[in-house]
Amino acid sequence: MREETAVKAALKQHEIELPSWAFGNTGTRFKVFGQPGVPRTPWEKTEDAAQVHRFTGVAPSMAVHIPWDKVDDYQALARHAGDHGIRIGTVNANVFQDDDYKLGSVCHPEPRVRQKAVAHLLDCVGIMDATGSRDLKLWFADGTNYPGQDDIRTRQDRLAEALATVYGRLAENQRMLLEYKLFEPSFYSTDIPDWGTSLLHCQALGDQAQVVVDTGHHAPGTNIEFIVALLLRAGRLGGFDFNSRFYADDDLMVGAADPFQLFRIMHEVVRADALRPAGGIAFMLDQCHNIEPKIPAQIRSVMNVQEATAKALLIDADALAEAQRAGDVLAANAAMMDAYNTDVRPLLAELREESGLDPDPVAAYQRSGYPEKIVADRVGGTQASWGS
Ligand code: RM4
Ligand code: MN
Repeated sequence: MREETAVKAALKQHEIELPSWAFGNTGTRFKVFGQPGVPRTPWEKTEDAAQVHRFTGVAPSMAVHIPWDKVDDYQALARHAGDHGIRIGTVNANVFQDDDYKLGSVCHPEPRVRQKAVAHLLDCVGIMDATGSRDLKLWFADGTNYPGQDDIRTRQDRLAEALATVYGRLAENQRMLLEYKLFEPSFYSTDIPDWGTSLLHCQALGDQAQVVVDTGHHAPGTNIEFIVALLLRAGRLGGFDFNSRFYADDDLMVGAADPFQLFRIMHEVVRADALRPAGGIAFMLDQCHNIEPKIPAQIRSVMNVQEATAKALLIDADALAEAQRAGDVLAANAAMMDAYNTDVRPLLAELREESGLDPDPVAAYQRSGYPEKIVADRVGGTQASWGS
């Protein structure tokens, strides 16, 4: 297996971005269970995200979702993040929670609604200018519920036109990340249901448009690492939204449902030498913690990504390549499994200690006094929640 020092050096450079919405109250359409101490504002979400970075050392940015994280002064929010040792990352646009969007946003049959959606996307680029964010992440709930409800092809034309307008507004150092999702909330057709559709639009737009792979947005059994490998090969993988699914878009903690899949995905990333920030892949979490406490759940998730990554880094690439050349199926599989079956927790604990961190980030957080402090301090006001 690979040298431990090389593995540690690679892990030190790997950064994971946190979603602001993971710190607010979330639930299902059946019930949202509130938790004491949950942030009431984007400022407080930023403070919580900073805690995850404080104990893991590898989560220096927080993605925002607009309008959930709407503030009067985005430069001030970026400064607030900086004061707490992190930065504002990807700007996620929300064009799915307004009554006008019942039949879609950028694909809506009415020009007025399409213009409203595009105006919001352009505002989001303005926010990126203020926060210094590189990436605009677009996910559209657009689609139809019944055959014939709208014209599939015309909707693609509307989508392409809207994307081109927004793309034209990007600065040279900014990117558009285009997310796909198989179904939900639309149940018959989704306007960007898969990586192929996303890639076609990105290719038509230009190099600054990249595909984002949300691990929860595929049919059961989909070989996600294959998609990752193809997009990396094409230079079009902009980032990940990591989470776990057992059934649909469950948004559970990454690495909880299928740590082996996460390992296989990270193997493709390592194989493409795309782990470093310079590799241009945004490693984001996109999760909702419905029943578990939020900050430790984010810490756990970051650790899960690190564990899968460490295992992927441990693969003996030379032995694997040799086995593949020789057509030695069992040796090739063994190279993967030896790495996967390695307990990397001691290595990660060592790495943290070398970086001046506690070897056990969850326990360190629990001991820090912060959990009690937020419960005591955050009394009154309205807790942040998915949808508000
Ligand atoms: C979507 C998608 C997006 C996220 C929203 C909240 O399913 O995954 O990335 O912005 O949910
Ligand atoms: Mn997502």
